[in-house]
Amino acid sequence: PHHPLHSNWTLWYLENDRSKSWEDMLHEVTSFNTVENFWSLINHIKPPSEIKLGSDYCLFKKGIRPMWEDDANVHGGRWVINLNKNTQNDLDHFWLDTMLCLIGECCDYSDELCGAVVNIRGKSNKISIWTADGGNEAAALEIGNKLRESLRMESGYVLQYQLHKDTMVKQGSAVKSIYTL
Ligand code: M7G
Repeated sequence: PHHPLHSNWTLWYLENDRSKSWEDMLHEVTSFNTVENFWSLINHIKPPSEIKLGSDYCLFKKGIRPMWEDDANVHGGRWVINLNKNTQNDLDHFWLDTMLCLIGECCDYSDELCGAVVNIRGKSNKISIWTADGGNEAAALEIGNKLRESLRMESGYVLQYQLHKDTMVKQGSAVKSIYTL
């Protein structure tokens, strides 16, 4: 018998391709709603450390597109972890633990969870968890704390919460963080 998850989840893959627009690079891979189907998917796709530079994996609740413009994300933001070259070894297990934290939905504010993203970039990879309402400080902080705990993040790592409306107008280090853990 399969063990049902609280929600249905969809995995997306963004394949870097300079000839395409951002939206056209985004591909819906598959959806699942049981623990067993999650593991069979994870066991047959490449881990983030083996995908092409410039690519992303996104895992979102089914029905939420992994973009700022989706109704579920438009008022939201993300907790971001930057992984520089020295912490490259943590990438795959951090991503796995992030997905488990997400699909486990083991916090009071699980309804606020939208999804998670891993960005494979030259200088600094990024893992983030997207939440629905950036103004809901209690929800954001609980989710951020859960993420730190699930990833057993050492004190050297910083978690920063940024609103999508700020990210969409500024990129990189210029984006202000409204919460830090
Ligand atoms: P990124 O891939 O999130 O981070 O954004 P990066 O700067 O580390 O590569 C790169 C670019 O992709 C942005 O400047 C946008 O042009 C586009 N992009 C990324 N996201 C998440 C979105 C989105 O949600 N909506 C739209 N329209 N464009 C996006």
